Amino acid sequence: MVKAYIGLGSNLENPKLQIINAIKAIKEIENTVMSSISSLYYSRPMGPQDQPDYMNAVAELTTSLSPLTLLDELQKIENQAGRVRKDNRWGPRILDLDILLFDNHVIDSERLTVPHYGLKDREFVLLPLHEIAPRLCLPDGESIEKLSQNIPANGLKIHSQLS
Ligand code: ROI
Repeated sequence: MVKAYIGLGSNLENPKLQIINAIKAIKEIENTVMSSISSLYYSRPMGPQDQPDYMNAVAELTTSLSPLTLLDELQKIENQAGRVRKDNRWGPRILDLDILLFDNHVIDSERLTVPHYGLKDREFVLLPLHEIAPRLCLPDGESIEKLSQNIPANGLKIHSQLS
């Protein structure tokens, strides 16, 4: 079993409900346990500002799935939420489930890049991750403690507890 960290984000169609439903669905993934979940956070959009604010959270999973099987399961959940993959990389979305870290693996394949390419410069990832795993280090040795201390909060606020 290894630990994987998943970023959850939504800014369309009742974001809080999207995140709550996604958590329920993630808990049903085979051979996987949700070992921790952060608070739910409000965040300002990164990218174009003419889109609604986001709700974000980070989950810790303990899993025996491979990274790509876990990715398949997460993409099924995104699709069930009604996500349409458009050419809107920085646009609004119903549900985004990103594999942020997968044990200490470094993966650079067509479908999957781990650690997630945006992890180090996204307050809405680093601060919830720090909440649930304050002593975590990245495969390159950098500590979440230090990264989360050095990132501007950019208005990030706790909305509510999820656990
Ligand atoms: N901005 C915030 N605040 N939260 C997200 O989850 C998020 N996801 C994205 C982009 C469009 C980069 N902006 C975001 O994919």
